Amino acid sequence: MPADARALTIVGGGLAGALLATLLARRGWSVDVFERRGDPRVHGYAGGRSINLALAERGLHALRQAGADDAVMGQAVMMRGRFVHPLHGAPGLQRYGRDDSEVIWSINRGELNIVLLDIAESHGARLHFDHALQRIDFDASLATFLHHEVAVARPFHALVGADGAGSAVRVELGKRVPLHERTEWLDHGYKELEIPPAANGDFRIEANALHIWPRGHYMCIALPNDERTFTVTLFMPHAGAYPSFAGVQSADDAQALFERDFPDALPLIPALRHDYEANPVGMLGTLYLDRWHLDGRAVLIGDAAHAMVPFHGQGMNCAFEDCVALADHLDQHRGFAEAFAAFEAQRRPDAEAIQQMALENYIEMRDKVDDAAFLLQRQLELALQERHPGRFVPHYAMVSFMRIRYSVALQRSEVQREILEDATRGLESLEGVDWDAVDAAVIARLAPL
Ligand code: FAD
Ligand code: 8RB
Repeated sequence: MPADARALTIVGGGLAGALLATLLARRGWSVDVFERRGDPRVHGYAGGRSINLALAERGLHALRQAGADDAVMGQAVMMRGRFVHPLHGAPGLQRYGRDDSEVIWSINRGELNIVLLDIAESHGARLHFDHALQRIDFDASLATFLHHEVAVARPFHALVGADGAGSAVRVELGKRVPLHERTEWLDHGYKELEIPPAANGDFRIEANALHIWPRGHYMCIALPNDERTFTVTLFMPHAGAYPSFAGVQSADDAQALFERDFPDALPLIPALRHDYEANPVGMLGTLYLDRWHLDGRAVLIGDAAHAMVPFHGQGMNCAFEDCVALADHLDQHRGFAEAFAAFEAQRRPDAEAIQQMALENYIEMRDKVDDAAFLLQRQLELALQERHPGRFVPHYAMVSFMRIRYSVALQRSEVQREILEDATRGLESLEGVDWDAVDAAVIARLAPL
């Protein structure tokens, strides 16, 4: 992009907006960020509750590009694997990777956002808080924001909609060009609960893990926070057969559900009755659009373009990957129209792939992680990784520890799943595996990465 064109207006100073602002400001762009909420560094982060996110290699790589990794990783808690709590039987850790270089990290959303806003500002990005986008006049190149109940119009050259799943930029774009927007709502929702520190101030359960209580059609998970609490999320159907949010409404209902299905978690959540009644049931869905941009005028990134269900812990990671891709395209192309089109062409297949993998991982987490056939396939996955390095890479590793395109990870995972299922059918251990046949299938069906 020629130097005099390097000016951009970003709507939304959340995770993607703040990161993109940093990436561009560092490369000499003139960047304005308009954020609906107040400055979290002054007012505290909206919501107040401690909400954490899983950061994996894709997100971490983007933070490195922005020079934000050190500040963020200072407070991160390592998660080495899934700590599975079956209803009957012994709980235990299933590692995500081969060693501590293959882990994911739990980070606090509020602190992360503050770090990113600080860095963006230090590189010269102008942050405008308490500015909620209302309207975009593409003909006049004016964006109107509500600022302390007063409408203010700001001129722009090109806009980035980084304003999250309920994007106002998307609404305005949709008035100019058909986006074919559709959201597929999951018939399951979620509710957040908290495990406080133990009396001696320590974590109450294994700190360096992502805890899962799989229960077939529903589950709880818990991620550690650096203040030694855990945020617990209960995922279950909105309605239908017990248990569902419709059937479990009161504090007494919640207590009874946990006594029956999560007896080992119950004593960890002293405010269960209060949390359950105070916290809302969240909705989960996948947002699909047929296009993300309007010529050289505006483009959507992150949740505004492709919100997904949470079960692969990749929403932020994918949004961060978008930022790096968009910043690169903006640098490489001569105009905004070319850059936005190239960005969309590159990223839409990948967003759709991780959206699908996120839906699939719900079944794995809630139903498979304590299943013998699944665990045997997982063992074989690790063995094949050893036998065919760089060729057979476990599904979880391709998504969380590598940066290969999500669409490639999806294709290869589908082939690998067939190989694993074929090779373990009817077996109870790896002893009966026909290694010659499996090796031949791997070599025939998977090109080296
Ligand atoms: P957001 O971070 O939502 O930012 C949007 C910003 O735009 C906000 O600051 C908002 O105030 C602002 N805004 C909205 N409307 C306007 C307007 N009209 N004008 C101006 N500003 C506006 N992802 C992971 O990778 N790993 C996880 O473990 C994980 N856990 C999650 C846990 C929870 C409880 C939730 C809800 C999500 C989780 N995600 C996780 C998903 C992740 O949070 C999102 O994918 C990510 O935040 C998307 O970034 P974004 O910048 O697109 O949107
Ligand atoms: N949004 C996560 C994983 C994969 C874990 C595994 C799963 C909560 C809302 Cl459900 C979930 C994962 O396969 O073993 N990594 O990171 C984060 C997850 O949920 C987050 C905390 C979440 N996201 C609305 C609630």
